[in-house]
Amino acid sequence: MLTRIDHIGIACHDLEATVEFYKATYGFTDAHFEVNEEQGVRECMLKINETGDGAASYLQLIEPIREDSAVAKWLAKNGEGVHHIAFGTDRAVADEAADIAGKGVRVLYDAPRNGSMGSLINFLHPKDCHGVLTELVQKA
Ligand code: CMX
Ligand code: CO
Repeated sequence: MLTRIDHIGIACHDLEATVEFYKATYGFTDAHFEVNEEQGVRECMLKINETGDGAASYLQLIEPIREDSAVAKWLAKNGEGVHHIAFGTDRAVADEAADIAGKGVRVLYDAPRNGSMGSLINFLHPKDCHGVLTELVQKA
């Protein structure tokens, strides 16, 4: 079952400047930085609130580290902005993805990959989700 909005992914050109905007403007301070080589991004998870399932909701600010990454391609076409949404699941993300695939939605990866903070992730194709790139997250 999907139990929370895990994060909203926001693509940016300058990670530090964008984090500073969210800190200065809204007062979000709980920031976790990491690099995900496989996804081709540097990122910051800014915690917004805890959720009823014992997890939390975040903004995921992402800056591409490679020109051939999905986020670099998206930024070149669209400029900065909301790139994807991510739902948290309370079970194995592979099982969640398999059930959704059974409803005719394309799942992007054959097996889960590594996401932020030790999570396991997969993505649903935006063209099968009314234009929204949708991520599934199983927290660590
Ligand atoms: N949201 C909505 N639509 C999107 C989109 C997005 N983020 N990215 C692409 N699209 C749309 C495009 O607008 C395009 O539509 P049209 O054909 O109508 O113009 C179509 O999808 C194909 O787009 P594209 O630019 O040709 O890009 P690709 O098909 O090469 O890649 C996708 C699209 C979704 C397969 C790719 O971005 C992907 O694999 N994403 C998953 C990985 C990812 O995004 N990682 C970064 C985040 C990491 C994290 O969250 O941890
Ligand atoms: Co994400």
